Amino acid sequence: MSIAALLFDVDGTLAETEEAHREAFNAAFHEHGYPWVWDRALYADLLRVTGGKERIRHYLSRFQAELLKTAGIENTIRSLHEAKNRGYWSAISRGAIDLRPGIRRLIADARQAGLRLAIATTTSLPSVRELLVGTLGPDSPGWFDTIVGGDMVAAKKPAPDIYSLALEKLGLAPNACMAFEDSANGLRSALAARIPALITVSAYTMGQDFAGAVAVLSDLGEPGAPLRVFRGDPSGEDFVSLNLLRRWHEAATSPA
Ligand code: XBP
Ligand code: MG
Repeated sequence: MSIAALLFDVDGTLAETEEAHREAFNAAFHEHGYPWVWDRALYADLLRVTGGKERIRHYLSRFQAELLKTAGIENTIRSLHEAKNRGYWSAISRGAIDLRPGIRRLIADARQAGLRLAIATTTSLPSVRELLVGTLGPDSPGWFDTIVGGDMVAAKKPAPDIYSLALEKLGLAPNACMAFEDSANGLRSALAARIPALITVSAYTMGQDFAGAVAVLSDLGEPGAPLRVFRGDPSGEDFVSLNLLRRWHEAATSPA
């Protein structure tokens, strides 16, 4: 089956966002008078839990178990998450976050070729919107036929729900799509929804288990700034073009 749509994860895939999220979590804790600091090593571990509110709750369950039992804690978690989001959005508006190599080019080429685009992310929708507007421009949210965020489903990644909902909204079969992911949780989610997935590893996901991916790359590459290949055969190409994607998709979806 030929490829009809590209489905993009956000954090780590469109852009290296997690450092901005981490710093904003720490600022939110400080603002609320909590002395907690999530350093990089701890955050790498906490990232196994997807979703910002879920991550805070998980941290409390491990390190502040008594606090988690107190009345009103869900409101506190919500308010910490809102403060984190405000800090994250202000990092975007300061221009602190840029798209990863090849993203702008591939999205432009896909639009030109009439492929459909979607977002399938664990992140909350307002943060997706801020990132798209801040990096791809004010019209860019409209380029995506559907934007599915973590708060729209019962179970976040690695459950298939986010990708399954994106497929339902696109009205497409999984083998008409290609997912772009950076994490093992995201890959498991796409594969559980039976969508072939390509991995571009990110700062926090290097070394994770990417079994089942179409290819595992440093990034999508650019002319003059070649990608590095960890797994897969880019047929000598320096960057992921639509032609290369079509070849990989064909190989992933044709019966063995
Ligand atoms: C990334 C996440 C998110 C972000 C924070 O998932 O797990 O939780 O760290 O975003 P993905 P929110 O790569 O699948 O987008 O605070 O909005 O959840
Ligand atoms: Mg990701």
